[in-house]
Amino acid sequence: MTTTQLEVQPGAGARHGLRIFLIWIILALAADLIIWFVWKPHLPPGDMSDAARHQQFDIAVLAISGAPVIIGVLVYFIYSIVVFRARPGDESDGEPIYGNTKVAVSWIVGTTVIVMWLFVFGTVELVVPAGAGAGEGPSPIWKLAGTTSSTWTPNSNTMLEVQVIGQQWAFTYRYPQFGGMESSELMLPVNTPVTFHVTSLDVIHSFWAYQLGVKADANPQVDNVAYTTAKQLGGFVVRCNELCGIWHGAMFNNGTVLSQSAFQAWASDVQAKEQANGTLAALPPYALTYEPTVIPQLGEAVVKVAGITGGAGYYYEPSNPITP
Ligand SMILES: [Cu+2]
Repeated sequence: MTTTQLEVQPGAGARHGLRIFLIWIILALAADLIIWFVWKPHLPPGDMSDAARHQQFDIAVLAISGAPVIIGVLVYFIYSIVVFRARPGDESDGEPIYGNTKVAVSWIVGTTVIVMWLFVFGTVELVVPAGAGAGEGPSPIWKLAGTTSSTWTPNSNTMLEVQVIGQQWAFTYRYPQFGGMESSELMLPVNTPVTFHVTSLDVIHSFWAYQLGVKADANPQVDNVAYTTAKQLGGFVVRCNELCGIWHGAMFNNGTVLSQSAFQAWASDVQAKEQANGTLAALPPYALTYEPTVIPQLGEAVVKVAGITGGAGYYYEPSNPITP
């Protein structure tokens, strides 16, 4: 009796199916446990903010959904090679294939469940607060919880507003709740809801604070809103993520998450300095976007007193530089 004759015995197909299923479920379960408990803490972009944590969760859930599929394909593939392969000397044709309702139904049900699950999960995760980046933008469909106020103090659950200004080739940050002071460093208080207002003075840039899980395009004339709440103290990197000219690759700086009191001390200090040295007076009034043609030509004054500079050294090439 050859192996192929064995296959047509009643019940043999079911036994193979059960065996494949058992091997699959054990491996799939093991893989999912490893993904969740071992891999997830190391998945990008880390867990420095609520947004980053949410993205890490999404990636882990997608990995957990995908692993059983790939393991199913591999198990079936390897099982077939080992069990159903032609034995040496067996020149006979394979068994004729007939429709199998059980296989067809499980295939249709299985693939439908997987696709519908991914559709529902993906859609929900896009729209929920701190979801995977969508739902924000010029007119966000959700708002980060927090009180809005024209001033910011520690331990108040007041939303901190930070304007991110992209220009060739630097990011600067304005803090409207601290007199509209502008800094080339991005400092944030921990456990504080933060609203970024991302805009550009020239071409399209993209504000990408990787560890915070924030990425938002910086378009001229657009106030692009993004939210985050930093959960850990420490440094993070800001990169430009939109090819914006010859020094695009050098357009990055570092940010720091501080304690709330340290942040307040830093921001008040910068505000006082910029008040004293004339920077605040020289800066255009805080606005959600800046019209290049009406920005006062700031020239060297701001550069010299505050070190606020893009690649060209100015907001715009000064036609009539201010001499300090
Ligand atoms: Cu850029």
